[in-house]
Amino acid sequence: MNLLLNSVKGLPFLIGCVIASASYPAIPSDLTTPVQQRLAINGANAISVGWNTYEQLSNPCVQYGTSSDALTLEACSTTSVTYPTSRTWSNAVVLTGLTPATTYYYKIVSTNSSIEHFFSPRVAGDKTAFKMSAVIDLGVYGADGYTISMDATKRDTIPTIQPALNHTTIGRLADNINDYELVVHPGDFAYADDWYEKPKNLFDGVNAYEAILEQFYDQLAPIAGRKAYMASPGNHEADCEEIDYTTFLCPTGQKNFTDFMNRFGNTMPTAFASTSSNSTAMINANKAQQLAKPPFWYSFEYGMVHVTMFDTETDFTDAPDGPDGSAGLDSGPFGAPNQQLQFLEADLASVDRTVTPWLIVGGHRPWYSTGGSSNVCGPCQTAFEPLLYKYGVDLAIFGHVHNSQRFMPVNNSVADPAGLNNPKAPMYIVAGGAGNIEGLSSVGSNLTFNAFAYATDFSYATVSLQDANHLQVDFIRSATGEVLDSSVLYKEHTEQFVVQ
Ligand SMILES: *[C@@H]1O[C@H](CO)[C@@H](O)[C@H](O)[C@H]1NC(C)=O
Ligand SMILES: *[C@@H]1O[C@H](CO)[C@@H](O)[C@H](O)[C@H]1NC(C)=O
Ligand SMILES: *[C@@H]1O[C@H](CO)[C@@H](O)[C@H](O)[C@H]1NC(C)=O
Ligand SMILES: *[C@@H]1O[C@H](CO)[C@@H](O)[C@H](O)[C@H]1NC(C)=O
Ligand SMILES: *[C@@H]1O[C@H](CO)[C@@H](O)[C@H](O)[C@H]1NC(C)=O
Ligand SMILES: CC(=O)N[C@H]1CO[C@H](CO)[C@@H](O)[C@@H]1O
Repeated sequence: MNLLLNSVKGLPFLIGCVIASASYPAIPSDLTTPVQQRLAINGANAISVGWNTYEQLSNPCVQYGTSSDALTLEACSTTSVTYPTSRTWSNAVVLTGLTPATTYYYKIVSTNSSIEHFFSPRVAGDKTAFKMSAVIDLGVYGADGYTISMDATKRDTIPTIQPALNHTTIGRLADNINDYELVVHPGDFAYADDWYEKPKNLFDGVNAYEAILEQFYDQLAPIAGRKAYMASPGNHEADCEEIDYTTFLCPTGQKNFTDFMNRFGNTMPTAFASTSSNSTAMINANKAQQLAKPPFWYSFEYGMVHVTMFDTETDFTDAPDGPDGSAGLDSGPFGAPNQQLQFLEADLASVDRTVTPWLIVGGHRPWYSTGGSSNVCGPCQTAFEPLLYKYGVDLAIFGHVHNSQRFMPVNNSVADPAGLNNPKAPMYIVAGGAGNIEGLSSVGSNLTFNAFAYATDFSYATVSLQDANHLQVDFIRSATGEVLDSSVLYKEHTEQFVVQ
């Protein structure tokens, strides 16, 4: 589909409409005002605080403490980075040595900021039950975002309604903020690269791209400034998707994951040092730490789970967004040849199930999806599936296809005969229905091992780590909070190190 071409055909009509152009948020008069706040788990007992400002900060600082009236600790950095077409600087400070599982209050140091709070990470091995949310393919709401014609909830006020918290998925994440402890978002943020879909942006792509990013990350801040929000790349972070990236219409700042790297490169973790007593595990975890390339591939541990985020866009054979990739997005590579796969193998091999019984991975493009072969990534399957099976990954979370899907545990398109009762193969979900300007994708043709598929309204998934043997996945309808599908995966987890 070439939407630009359609727009160009309507050019005479559009000439009068294009004067408005990019919808930037207002710049606060106090340029130290923090915007676009985002937290991440940055290491064992460490939280990174990321935020943007409309001026460069020489010394970004965060004050924090366990009482809102005694922010006695302070952490600072010199990380305040930008790129040529951006109006803002991405600042990052890491708060280390936190007492686990404790409410902390924090204030980004500014002449115009307020005190916020977060819950510090659980240590690896803490067997307390908790929930995480999986949200993928989440776009901006409002004048540059999804509209009534794409909104299955049939809102009739879009786009005049103010965007704050009125994306149904962001709204639901806000309403349920006390129900989950972190969010994983493997790819496709904002959909700023879809700026050309709005005629007003047609001749101002450079600004429209930046304006949508500013709006989106402002809209996300009530969630990402409260909960660790773990990001990895999708195709919409890569480059100019529907406009040929070689033309002048593709803004420089939009190429090669530039904004994504700027924003998340200093806030995502590498990999944790192992807390296993097994020396092989320690060596593998150390190797994974050296080979990690945040925000593209990295891992973290939280209570009962080891989570590995990987990059389905670049850095493996026939990667779709790579320099010669099928998507034509000419991005990456971001590591040495094979660095990502070497990381993944060392990282998965390091997981001691007596410490973190659960092993979950997150990536953007799935290799199991309803709707036919155009929805799946064959080269991703070839590169990653054997490692996921070998090291006994329990759950694999994907997006890219704009709906919700759950599959029975499967390897090489063969359903595991054990089903949800202690399978050897990973269970797969697609949680790409969070909502964006492109709308939802119909379910289409099924696979035989497909257990649930939903594309009627925006939705996302929650993953509940109940105990060492039970993991519950729920799909939530964003507009209502209704549970659309619920399943429990049972795993014995008797092996300390799974190799199969
Ligand atoms: C202070 O920050 C708020 C948002 O947090 C913003 O609305 C306001 O304009 C800022 N004030 C100044 C003087 O920049
Ligand atoms: C450590 O784990 C490896 C598997 O990663 C295993 O082969 C080895 O026997 C273990 N060593 C000890 C001392 O348990
Ligand atoms: C993208 O950026 C990476 C790292 O910054 C660089 O190594 C790579 O060559 C760039 N790729 C392209 C196509 O510009
Ligand atoms: C798992 O799938 C891979 C292909 O991704 C295949 O090579 C391998 O043989 C399968 N393993 C088993 C045990 O079926
Ligand atoms: C596809 O599978 C899902 C889940 O089993 C089921 O609800 C749906 O009716 C199926 N659709 C078709 C077209 O077979
Ligand atoms: C700013 C704004 O319009 N917020 C609204 C978002 O939607 C919720 C629930 O639909 C309303 O309660 C808010 O007022």
